[in-house]
Amino acid sequence: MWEDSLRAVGAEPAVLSVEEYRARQQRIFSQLRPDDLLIITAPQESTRSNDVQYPYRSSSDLLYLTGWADPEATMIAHSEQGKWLVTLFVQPKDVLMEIWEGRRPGTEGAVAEWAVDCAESHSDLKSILDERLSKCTRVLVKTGVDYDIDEIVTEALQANSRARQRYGSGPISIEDPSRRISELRLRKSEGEISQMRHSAKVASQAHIQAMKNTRPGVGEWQLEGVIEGLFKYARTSGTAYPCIIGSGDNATVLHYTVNDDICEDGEILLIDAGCEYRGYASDITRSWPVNGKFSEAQTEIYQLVLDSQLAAIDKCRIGNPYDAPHEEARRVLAEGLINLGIITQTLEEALDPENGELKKWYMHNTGHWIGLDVHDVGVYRPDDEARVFEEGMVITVEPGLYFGSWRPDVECPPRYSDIGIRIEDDVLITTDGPDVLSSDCPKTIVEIEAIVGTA
Ligand SMILES: [Mn+2]
Repeated sequence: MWEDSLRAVGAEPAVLSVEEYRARQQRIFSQLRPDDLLIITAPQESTRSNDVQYPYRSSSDLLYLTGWADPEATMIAHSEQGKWLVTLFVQPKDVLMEIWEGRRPGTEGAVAEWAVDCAESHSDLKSILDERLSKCTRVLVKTGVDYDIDEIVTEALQANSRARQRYGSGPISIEDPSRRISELRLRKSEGEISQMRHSAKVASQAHIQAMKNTRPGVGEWQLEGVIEGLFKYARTSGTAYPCIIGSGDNATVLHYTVNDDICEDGEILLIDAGCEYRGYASDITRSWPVNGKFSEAQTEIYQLVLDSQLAAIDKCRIGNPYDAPHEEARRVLAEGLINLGIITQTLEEALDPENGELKKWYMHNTGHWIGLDVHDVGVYRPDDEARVFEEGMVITVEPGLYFGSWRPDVECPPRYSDIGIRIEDDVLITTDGPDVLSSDCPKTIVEIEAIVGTA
């Protein structure tokens, strides 16, 4: 039923190779000492209600280093005679469990098809981990993810502080490896970019289908159904975050996710929706008129946000600080709002973080890293210096303006009452300049007016 959308998305990219996962692991190992023990944790399954679980999503670090997505998995790595060995703890083969819950690769499957040297049953985790802990001097583990592991590691640290006095062995210190892994995850490989481009292509088609199905009287939830349906139809794992589908004054609530209102004639509809494909997120926002035609006032605001977004995207270039797009978007928006008479301050005054009027109507940042997490890892200001764009980084660019008439803190200009516009794309930094991964998603006024309501 959505064959045209699938055709526009195109073929699925190749899956990431075992060699790529091996190379990622080696880049971490090369930073470690031979007597370190690395533990990569993943959250335990979580109950939705009674005996129903939430759909499982592993930790992005475990996905990044192994690609293993099933629950009850932990990776550990230690060095033996100069060679780092990866052990993955997994759910073992178990006919009865597999009849009920689905088939498992088991330990044999893990060794055969994943980038691991050895696989063990998750039920043996404690005994094997205890043994490894007694032989290391530093543990690299992110605590607060898997509480069973926190307990095992804490016990080992306590027991060994006693044993060390007698035998001189056992872990002394604990370090969170996240920052080292974040540095790697921040720069995307070609393989990762293919997954992310595919994710953005599916999300673009979902927005197009939502545009086509928008007309006065449609429910926000119905458009949510179209978007989530297409995500599944295109074989992604679904949404990367809850869809934001806000019409009228709901478009002026940044993270509106109730999605239970009727879209009315004359209103703007704002949709912020992205999918997750093989772990990789897309994050796209578009805003369009419910009746398919921008009013004069809506055009003024829409075109201003679009101009600011295009100017901000142009700042996504190697060597620019990560916040250059934000500063550019702010400048264009403030100038535009002064020209429209919405702001009466000077440009410099309007941009002031304390007393500037811009933040009344534009109160969020212009972007965030995106990858395995929709708000992806990566320190923005290492050593308190703005990070500079490098090839392979992916950032969202998403300026917006929000004139909520319901807000008690500001006086909304009546001409722009309840206009909420955000335009968001996912932008890859390349040697040839910005590469918009979500470029299939229409955003000019002419393009949008030609699509809305045509289904
Ligand atoms: Mn975003």
